[in-house]
Amino acid sequence: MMDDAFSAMSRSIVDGAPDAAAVLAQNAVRDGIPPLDAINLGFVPGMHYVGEQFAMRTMLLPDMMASAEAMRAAMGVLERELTQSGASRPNEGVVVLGTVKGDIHEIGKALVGTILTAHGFRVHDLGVDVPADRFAAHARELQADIVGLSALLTTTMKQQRTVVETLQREGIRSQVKVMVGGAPVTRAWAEEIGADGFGKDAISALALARSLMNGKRSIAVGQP
Ligand code: B1M
Repeated sequence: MMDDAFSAMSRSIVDGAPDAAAVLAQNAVRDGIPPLDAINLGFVPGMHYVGEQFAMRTMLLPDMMASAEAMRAAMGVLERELTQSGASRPNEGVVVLGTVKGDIHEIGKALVGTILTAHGFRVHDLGVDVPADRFAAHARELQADIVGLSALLTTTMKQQRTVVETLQREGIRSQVKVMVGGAPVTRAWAEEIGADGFGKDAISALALARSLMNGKRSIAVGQP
C-alpha cells in the first residue's frame, strides 16, 4: 500500500507532473506518511532516475526541468509540514545557507534548510548562484555560526573552496564553521578545502550542524 504511494510519487517526478506531485504530497500528509519518508522514499528516487536518464541522454533538459518543477511542487507541501515546529524551538544556531556561484540547483539545499529550520536553527537562505563575497558579507552581518555551501556540479564545487578562502581573507574564518554538501561533494573534498564538515544528505547535515555547534560552544566555554 505504502509502496504504491511511493511509486506514484516517483512516477509523478519522472513524468514531470507538478499537479499530481502536489496532490500526492497532500495525500501523504493526510495519510500520516512522515514527510521525510515521502521525500526520501517517494519523490527523490524519481529525481535520481531522471538524473540517470539525463546522463545517458535518454532524457533531455526540458524534461529534467519539468521533473524539477514537479519536485518543487511536492516539496512546497512537505517542507511546510516539516518547518511547522521549528520557530517555537530555542535558537540552535544561525546558519547562512546557499548554492554556490554558477550553480542553480536548489532542491537539495532547500531541503537541508528546511530540516535545519525544523530543528531550531535560524536559517538565512541566500538562494542559488551566490558569489563568495555575499556569503562572507552575510556571515559577518548576521554573526552566523555556520556557513552552509551546496554545490551539485563538479565544476561549481570549486566555488566552495573560494568561499573558504574569502572567509579567511575577510578575517572571519575563525568565527564561523563551514559545512559543505551536494551530490559530487565528499568528505575528502571537505578536508582538502579546509571546510569543517560534509553532509551527505539533509539528516546528516543536521547532525553535523549540531556537532559543529557543540564544538563552538565548548570553545566558547573554554575561552577566558
Ligand atoms: Co542538473 N545536473 N544540471 N538540473 N540535475 C545534475 C546535478 C547531474 C548529476 C545530472 C546528470 O547528468 N546525471 C549533472 C551534473 C554532472 C556533474 O557535474 N558531474 C547536472 C547537469 C549537467 C546540469 C546542467 C549543466 C545541464 C545543462 O544545462 N546541460 C545544468 C546546470 C545548471 C546550473 O546549475 N548552472 C543543470 C540544470 C538542472 C535543472 C535546472 C534542470 C534542475 C535543477 C532545478 C532546481 O534545482 N530548481 C536539475 C536537476 C533537477 C538535476 C538532478 C536530476 C536532480 C538534483 C536534485 O534536485 N536532487 C541532478 C541529478 C542527481 O543529483 N542525481 C542533476 C534531489 C535533491 C533532494 O538531492 O540535490 O543531491 P541533492 O541534495 C541532497 C544532498 O546532495 C545533500 O542533501 C540533499 C538532501 O538529501 N546536500 C547537502 C545538498 N546540498 C547540501 C548542503 C549541505 C549538506 C548536504 O551543507 C550545506
